[in-house]
Amino acid sequence: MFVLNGPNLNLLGTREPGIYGRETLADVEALCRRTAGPLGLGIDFRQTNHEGVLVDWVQEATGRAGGIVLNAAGYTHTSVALLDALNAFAGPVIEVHVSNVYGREAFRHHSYVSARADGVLCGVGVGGYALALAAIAPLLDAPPADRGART
Ligand code: CA2
Repeated sequence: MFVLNGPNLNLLGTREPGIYGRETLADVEALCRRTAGPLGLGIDFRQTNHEGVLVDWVQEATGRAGGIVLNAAGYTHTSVALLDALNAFAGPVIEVHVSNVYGREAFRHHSYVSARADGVLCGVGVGGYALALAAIAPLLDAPPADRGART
């Protein structure tokens, strides 16, 4: 399982605690590892400030990762290139945002990632990463047509 993080998320916990909380990206990685173990998932947790690197990692996921949990940060709202890369990946994708992007500036209300994501979590803090892992686990063996809402 790839857990990919975009630009400025390396600053989590160091600034803007009112928006992003006090937990660092290292705390998020530890949370993901704690959550992934009981779900039987192996975690490859990464962060980059560079759009092309994020695109490279999404491409690398084919053959290396069953699914992707993705917080593309600012590139969420701008990157057609990232959407193109996600569209070439066959496995499940869950989009995560720490903050409630819909309660913030209008430019954060649109997400290119959402056009491809199987699910989206936002506004529940870093706990959204744990929820994303729980959500993606049952999708790993499901064909795309069977990944819709389940009862
Ligand atoms: O809420 C999220 O997780 C975001 O993906 C965070 C991005 C923002 O551009 C998205 O709209 C929503 C920002 C990355 C974090 O940036 C920080 C900047 C300063 C201090 C801490 C984090």
